Amino acid sequence: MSDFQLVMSATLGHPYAMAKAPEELLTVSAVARRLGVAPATLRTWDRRYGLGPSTHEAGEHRRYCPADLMKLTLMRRLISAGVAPADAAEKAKQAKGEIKIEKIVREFEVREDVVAGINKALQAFDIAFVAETLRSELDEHGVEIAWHEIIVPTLIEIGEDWQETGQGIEIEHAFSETLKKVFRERSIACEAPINGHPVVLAAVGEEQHSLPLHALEAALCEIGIKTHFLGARTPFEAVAATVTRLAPPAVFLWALLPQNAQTDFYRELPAVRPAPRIVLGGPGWSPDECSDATLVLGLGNACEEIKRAVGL
Ligand code: B12
Repeated sequence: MSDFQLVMSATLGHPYAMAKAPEELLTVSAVARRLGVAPATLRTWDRRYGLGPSTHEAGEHRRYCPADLMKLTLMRRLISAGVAPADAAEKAKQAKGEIKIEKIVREFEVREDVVAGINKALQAFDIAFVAETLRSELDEHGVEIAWHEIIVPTLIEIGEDWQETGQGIEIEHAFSETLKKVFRERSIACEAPINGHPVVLAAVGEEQHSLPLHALEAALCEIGIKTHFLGARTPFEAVAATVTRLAPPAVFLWALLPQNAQTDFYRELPAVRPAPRIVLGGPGWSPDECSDATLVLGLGNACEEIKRAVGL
């Protein structure tokens, strides 16, 4: 099914009736794929900052128009550039003007053909094809672009299929394991890093979602920053002991699910000198509760904060 729903917003009684130009309206998941953020993040932006679809027909699913998409694109860019989400939302809401969807798509392109190819290969259990596609995309475009344009849209699609049908968990596992393998191949290649003490990366509590952590490790490796990877389901004691042993310049803590995002994970860490920069990532963390730490909203933003912590 196409992402676009072409709506003739006009009286269509007579075949020759004057009709307004068709307006392109997008579903939440189509917008999420285009912007490279999770659908849950879009709903949060709507709830928390009032950045939602401006039109809502009774009895119909909410759909975003080009002006909404323009505001959301601006929001994502400002956040990636390091602007606090609340400030970014204010700026985005004030933005005026019409931007064609095609223009936005060109600037931040979700590679639908590659995503569809990966999905087909996954359905056929052709893991070698998936791995090779990922390798060549990472070689050609680097981690951040491949993550936004191909990997996140694929993960969102896999997650939605599972949510709708309750099926396909084997696909989710196969893709996750392939991704981990391919990212790990790149992280191992981090020779001559610029930082003496590695940056610590952990998914906290019972958090099994660790792919963003793997992406971060590979992206940091690309810019010569070495990491110490603690991985999924890291208990507090393990983070604390690692911080004491390594005195890292930064500690990145990932939580996708709110129940795993306990503030003790960073507030109760042992004191080391110099104090590491605490960087939190993932929709689990609440910006209100975690105002004493640096909360990032994306891969690029996380890399920027960590670069600053290692003095780059
Ligand atoms: C792969 C996957 C799994 C794998 C994880 C494998 C692994 N090693 O990571 C497995 C099979 C283990 C799994 C398990 C579960 N999963 Co799961 N899973 C997913 C899936 C498909 C992708 C997850 C992911 O990596 N997302 C990364 C991106 C795509 O999303 P995101 O985290 O929101 O990231 C954006 C922002 O957070 C932001 N960001 C902010 N800061 C930072 C920092 C960095 C560095 C980066 C990179 C990004 C970033 O940028 C991202 C976009 O770039 C999602 C679908 C989805 N839409 O995410 C479901 C999903 C996250 N899972 C879900 C659920 C419910 C579960 C289970 C509870 C299922 C179950 N009943 O057992 C368990 C939870 C286990 C646990 N305790 O953690 C739900 C969560 C719903 C919710 N919010 O409550 C989802 C959304 C599926 C769905 N549509 O319902 N899962």
